[in-house]
Amino acid sequence: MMNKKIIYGLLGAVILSASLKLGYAQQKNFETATVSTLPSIFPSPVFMELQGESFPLGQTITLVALPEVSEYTKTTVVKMLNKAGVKNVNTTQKIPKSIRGTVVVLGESKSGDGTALLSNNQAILDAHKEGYVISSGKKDQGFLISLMGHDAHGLFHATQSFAQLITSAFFPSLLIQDYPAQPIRGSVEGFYGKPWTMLEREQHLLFLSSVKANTYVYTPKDDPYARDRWRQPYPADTLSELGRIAKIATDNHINFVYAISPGPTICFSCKTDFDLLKDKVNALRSVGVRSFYLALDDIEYQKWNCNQDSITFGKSGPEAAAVAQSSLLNKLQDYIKGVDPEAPNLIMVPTEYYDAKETPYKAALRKNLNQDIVVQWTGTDVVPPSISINDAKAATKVFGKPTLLWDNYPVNDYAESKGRLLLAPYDRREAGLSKQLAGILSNPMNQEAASRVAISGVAAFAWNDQDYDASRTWTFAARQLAGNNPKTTQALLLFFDTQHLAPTFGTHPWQVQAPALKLILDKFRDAFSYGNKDDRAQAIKSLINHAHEFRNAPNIIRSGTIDKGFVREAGPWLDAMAIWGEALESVVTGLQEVQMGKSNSVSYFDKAQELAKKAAVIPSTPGATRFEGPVKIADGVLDVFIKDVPKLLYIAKGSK
Ligand code: 14T
Repeated sequence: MMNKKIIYGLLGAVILSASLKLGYAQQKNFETATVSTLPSIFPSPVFMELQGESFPLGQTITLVALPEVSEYTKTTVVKMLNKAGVKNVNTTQKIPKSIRGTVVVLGESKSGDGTALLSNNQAILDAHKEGYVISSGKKDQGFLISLMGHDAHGLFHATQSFAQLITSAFFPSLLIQDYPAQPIRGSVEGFYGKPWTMLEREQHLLFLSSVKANTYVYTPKDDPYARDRWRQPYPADTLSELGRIAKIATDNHINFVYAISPGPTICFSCKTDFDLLKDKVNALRSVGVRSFYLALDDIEYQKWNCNQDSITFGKSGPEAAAVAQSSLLNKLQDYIKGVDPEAPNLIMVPTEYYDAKETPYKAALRKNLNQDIVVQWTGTDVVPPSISINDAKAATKVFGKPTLLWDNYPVNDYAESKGRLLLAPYDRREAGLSKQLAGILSNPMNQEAASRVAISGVAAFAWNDQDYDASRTWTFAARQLAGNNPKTTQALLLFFDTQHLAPTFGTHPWQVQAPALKLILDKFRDAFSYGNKDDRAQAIKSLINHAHEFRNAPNIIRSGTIDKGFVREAGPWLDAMAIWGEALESVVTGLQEVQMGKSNSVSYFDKAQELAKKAAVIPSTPGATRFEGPVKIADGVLDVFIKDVPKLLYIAKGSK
């Protein structure tokens, strides 16, 4: 067994002989040549170890794509290399007899024969589904980097790690053995309100593959052809667009799952309705969709939609509903497997999805549902404050098999999330959950790009829950949105902090608001209240600096190399943040004036209150979310501080 520890180490200085051609390195970053650090790979790999000196990638690379490797994967790697600055990529199917220069080999151990490639170190081929090995180092007269997937998915995941390894001109000699903890990882576009556009879906799928997720479920509540008017066929152009999206998903090793929600109107025992369901399935199959889902959430289950059901299933009620639903689901599963034996199993979300309490409905579902059908569940509530191993164990018991978690984070379609983006990192899910779950899908916000902050965490947790780190996820997500620009990354993190609050359906949020800003303001109050004159002057100075940074963050975000979708989605919040920043600046400047014995502090305080008033009424983008309202920025922290300043002043006057 491989030790699960990740060894982050510093290697000694790499001595580069004068004769080594360093043209490429000199153009990029020379410092990386003197000290070799293990690059950070996200999600955290199961095992990663440096095994020798780094070596220059060089201007020219031989790319060996063994016969089993898909054209798309090969092209992906060529593009990655070009982006990293490699000028010439010579592709071939055969490994050269002797390695010269840098040779990158792509293969799949399940279908090909890649054993020889790993012989340069202790690597063992990975036998897990979607697993992979990357090994690199000196070989013959050159350098060999091998990316060996267990299967085609594993190889594709390896290429995503590879992209993160070639951001420097020097490639480390290393060994990575990696595989996912959970078999299903990704997102479920399952919110109310404005569905994502096809372009947003396209971008989302590429994002998902970059964090090694493998599943995307299409189930926006507001697509009429999927729910309210499910019996009607899609217009031809929408259908072909869905097919295009499904193809992008497949190319990028994401399972595109189409969900239909007939619950509001279906007659479970009517042949005509089942035929219409088959029509919908077949229409989607005709454009390349192979994976299906039946959603039965948020529907009336106390009453039947037709008389036929009371004849077939008896008196209506939760238990009879579970029997009727199971019979429909089982028929659909059989139909899908009949037309496509290799198709993934049907997935479903039951009507009682929001807890793991034993009920007549759940007992009937457990008893009647085909064991192969995957069941979703949201935790101890629709939006739970946390999810523990014991919660998941209870779900396994009550649903009769490990469940696929439908995690209602960062979705913002409910009243409590009005005026908010949910940008805290994914958290409060217990390490070890992977042993109890079939996987995790995140229900995102109406804002696609902003949702990536949370979903990066969902994917990383589902890949490796033992090594999951919320704050590392935050930095990764900021850096990815910022296109690796450090200044933009910092500005984004300041912004994320103002949207850290994650509400529940009740009054208690499960993630607190603006913890970083709160710490700064608390420390300031402390220094101001208990410090001497110098301490106060110092505290004021550093808070003015911070206010300045805060006020400027939106400008930096807007002018940087940032994801354009994110800037558009965050528009009103960025506007508000700049004004709140100005208000903070003004209020602290007022304090400074008092401190220096000047008399015009009042005008600064007044200006601050005016700015705060203006910032508090900036509306969210019309039509963007189901519940609309003024955007909130670090609410309960920043607004309170700005209001509180007169009290601070009183303390300041009364002290020495
Ligand atoms: F299917 C489920 F797992 C689920 O979560 N369904 C909906 C979902 O579409 C929605 O995005 C999410 C968050 O609002 O919650 C579910 O919808 C509800 C559930 C309620 F209990 C909407 C309002 C409710 F009161």
